[in-house]
Amino acid sequence: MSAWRNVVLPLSITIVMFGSFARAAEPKVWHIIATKDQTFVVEGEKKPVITVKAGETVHLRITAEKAERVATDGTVHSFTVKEFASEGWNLRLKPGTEEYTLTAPNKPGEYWVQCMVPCGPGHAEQKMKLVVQP
Ligand SMILES: [Cu+2]
Repeated sequence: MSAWRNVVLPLSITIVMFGSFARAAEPKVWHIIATKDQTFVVEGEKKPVITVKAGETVHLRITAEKAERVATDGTVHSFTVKEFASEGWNLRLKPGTEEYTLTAPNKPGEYWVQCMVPCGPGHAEQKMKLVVQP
């Protein structure tokens, strides 16, 4: 009985402590703005770049501002990484703010995030970078 107590009790305390620690560590959320001027802005960053680790869970909060043109389905911009479009990295953005949870690509490198929805005169230059670290 005492052996049980010596093992199970400390183990339970460890699990409870770890649980509260895990809750306290809020996941990082990247706040990105697809602007009416056809640019991408990453809040808190000087340059429009997000840096993630290969395979990690990525939380995005994207605000899309209405530009000059709107697609027939109401989309005003997209957030697209062509190489990983089939893995969820192709978000069609409606005006307003939405949260998305994606999985970072497994292939380290630097990739362009592009808007694939014709949104106005600056559309072709509406790009930002996704950096995937090993
Ligand atoms: Cu666009």
